[in-house]
Amino acid sequence: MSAISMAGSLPSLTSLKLHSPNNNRGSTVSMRASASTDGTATTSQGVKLTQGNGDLPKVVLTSPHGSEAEVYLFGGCVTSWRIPNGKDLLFVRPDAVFNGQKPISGGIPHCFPQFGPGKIQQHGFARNMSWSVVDSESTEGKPVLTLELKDTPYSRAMWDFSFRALYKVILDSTSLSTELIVTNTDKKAFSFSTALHTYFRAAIADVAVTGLKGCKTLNKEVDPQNPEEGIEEREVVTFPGFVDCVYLDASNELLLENGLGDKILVKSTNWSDAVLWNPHLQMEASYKDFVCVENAQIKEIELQPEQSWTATQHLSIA
Ligand code: TA6
Repeated sequence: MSAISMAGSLPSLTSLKLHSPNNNRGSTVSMRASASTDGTATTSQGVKLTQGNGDLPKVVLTSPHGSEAEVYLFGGCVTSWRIPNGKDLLFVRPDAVFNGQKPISGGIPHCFPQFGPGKIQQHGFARNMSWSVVDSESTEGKPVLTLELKDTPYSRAMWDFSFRALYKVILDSTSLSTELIVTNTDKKAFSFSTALHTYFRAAIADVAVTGLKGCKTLNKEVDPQNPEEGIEEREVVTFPGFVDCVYLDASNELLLENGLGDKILVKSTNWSDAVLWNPHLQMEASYKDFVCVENAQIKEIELQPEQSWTATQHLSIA
């Protein structure tokens, strides 16, 4: 694979600093970039750092084939994935806030180091912290962004471990891929669970998810604290009402028909589990417009000092 770094051909390189929430949850945004007059900065071909909603730093990836993705550094959250016909396949809830305090409700939020319920805040703190840009490049014409999250006093107050998470986002013409690497940088072992809590744009009445038949299920519909165990017997899961279900040892290939005419293949490596969620009338204003299909690692991973865990997700148009 040849990595083409375009930075050298840019007119002027500078270290760009954008406002980042000063809340002990992350670091200042600083990256080598070519600044332009509109306040944006191009870091490598197809990767641009700019300001998003609430003035939060946002990186826009643009592929030469016409697809585009947006990634907020707050939460390391991919909020948009537009395919070449202009359709955004991800969904951000209308009640989402971009204030650098609350997690962004939509796109692909991280749940780390806990999916939950558990000892710390629901879905962990990674979606509540500012990630840093550590690399951006163009590899075979594909824009690639790598973000990093490390422990801070904010995270240590909840989970007293030193860690490093690297999150790579790769945009291609009809796919969006991510790679998450969690490394134990502490002197003691730690355990975590995690998920990519992906919100897909959808017409819920016509959504179908295939690939989960035979999985052991933990159904949270009645009591989220005490999920009911079962086995998924359906070939195709639909969403006629409230759905909140964990699928253990899920297939690494799921098919989502979003009800809007798109078939999205969700391929993964090393995410052992999956989660389906639609809140139905609990979110009357938006439930018809999205479905969460999540790659997850519900069974805890234990890492000894210096050990790493890597998992990938590949979303593509089928
Ligand atoms: O992933 C499913 C789930 O854990 C549900 O139990 C529900 O709590 C939902 O996530 C909440 O998602 P949010 O993005 O609002 O934190």
